[in-house]
Amino acid sequence: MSVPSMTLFYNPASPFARKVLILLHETGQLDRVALLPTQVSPVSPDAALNQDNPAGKLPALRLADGNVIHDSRVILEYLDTQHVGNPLIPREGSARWRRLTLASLADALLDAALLIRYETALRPPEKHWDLWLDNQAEKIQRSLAYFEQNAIAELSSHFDIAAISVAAALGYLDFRQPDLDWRNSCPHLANWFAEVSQRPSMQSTRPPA
Ligand SMILES: N[C@@H](CCC(=O)N[C@@H](CS)C(=O)NCC(=O)O)C(=O)O
Repeated sequence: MSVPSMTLFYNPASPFARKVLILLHETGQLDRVALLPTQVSPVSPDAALNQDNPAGKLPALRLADGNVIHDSRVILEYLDTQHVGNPLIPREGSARWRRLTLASLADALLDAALLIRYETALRPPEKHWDLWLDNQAEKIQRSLAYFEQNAIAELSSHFDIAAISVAAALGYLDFRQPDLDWRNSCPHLANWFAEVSQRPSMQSTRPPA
């Protein structure tokens, strides 16, 4: 076991940080990173995190030389160059752009879910904006339908950047929107998620109950 040379600002409830943890597991790099639990929201920033990431968002990764990289996509790309196994982000060709696009759609789903979370958990109820919430929910539904109809075979083919991002997004929906019942309209996605959820990298990074 080596001494960690990098520090990850993270929170066990953060789906974006979870993507990084999953990739660390999958690529055998967990012991290279010290985890720094950090609690933030748009209305309760963390001073240390703000210094390292002016956007004040998790995750951020401090490297051995003191440089800090963010956001999760940049961190994943960096960490994927730091191991000797098969890359989890294709380095070139059409596969690269396709897998990154699937990952980006999963991140967009997550952005919408997080905005719903902030609106409903942080804003006073009398200030909730239903039209805005409804449109975030529709982004989630359209993204789920896209994965269900167009991406199951691709997601099943490799547990890579695309699959990690979709798995983290579905895990967050189950965590924060347990009544959504997305499995009913997306049975293939549900089967795929049940299968990948058995992976040690998924089991050991599950959001808190
Ligand atoms: N695009 C960013 C999104 C990160 C993000 O939204 N993180 C949330 C926690 S899950 C956060 O730090 N929110 C605090 C804030 O928005 O001020 C990424 O991929 O890392």
